[in-house]
Amino acid sequence: MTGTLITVAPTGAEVDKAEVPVLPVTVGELVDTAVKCEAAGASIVHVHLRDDDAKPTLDPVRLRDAVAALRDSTDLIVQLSTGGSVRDGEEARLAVLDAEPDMASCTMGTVNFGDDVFTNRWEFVVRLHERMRELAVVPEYELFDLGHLASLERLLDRHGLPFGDHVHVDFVLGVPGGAAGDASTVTAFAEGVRRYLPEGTTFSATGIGRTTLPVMLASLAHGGHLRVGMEDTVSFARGRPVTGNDQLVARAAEAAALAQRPAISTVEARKLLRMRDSD
Ligand code: KMH
Ligand code: ZN
Repeated sequence: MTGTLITVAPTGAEVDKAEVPVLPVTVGELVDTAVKCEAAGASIVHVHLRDDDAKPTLDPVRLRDAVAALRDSTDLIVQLSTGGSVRDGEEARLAVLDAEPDMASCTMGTVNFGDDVFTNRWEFVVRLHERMRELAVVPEYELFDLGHLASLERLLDRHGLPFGDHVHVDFVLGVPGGAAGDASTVTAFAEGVRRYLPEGTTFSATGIGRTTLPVMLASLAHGGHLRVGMEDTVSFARGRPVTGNDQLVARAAEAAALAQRPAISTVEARKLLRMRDSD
């Protein structure tokens, strides 16, 4: 068993900057939090951008600038979100890949998302998967529900392995409308990975809101990796708002060390995920 890969998702598309002033929304704030998160043990940064009004954007120039700025100041693996916000269209989401990130997310199916619907049609998922392979971008397949495991098995069976031939997935649990964020659900997903996905598939898990801790601990217990960040939770504990993303990364690194699987470096993470520059 390897050490623990920690992904930080610092911003997301849903949290309102007016309600959570420490949410990083400018490229400067993003880089600042990324530097601190790398020092605290993160090796991947999962990026959503905001516009000048702190609203979600997939602006191509801003995306390229953010990728360059993160590479200038950190060694983190830059993973762009192709999920965007529930209001983003397929073409804009696909065009995110033109910013040439190291990795990108690829959600494996449609899911209710609070009062909204996060739409991921089969044909669109196939286009994302194939375009990532063309561009040598490593996917992180996002699974919001157990059925997404079966969709991924079907995708790999019909359309082949991703760039690098390694499969890495992330369980996003506790979204209202998706799979629950508790230990037994993590167990079901981990067993599904072993049963339906290629040998050697790695997984991380994140729990939304108050499900963050049970999901983190259950993932470690199953030999899984971790994702944390203000995209997923803005509360550190009851009555204690998160002070910054690095606070969540530091707690994840502590839990990983306690599990005897300390946080791995960005160099080790690139090897684990078979990234193009892992040598
Ligand atoms: N903002 C959600 C609708 C991803 O980044 O790929 C989608 C999401 C998943 O966050
Ligand atoms: Zn995201």
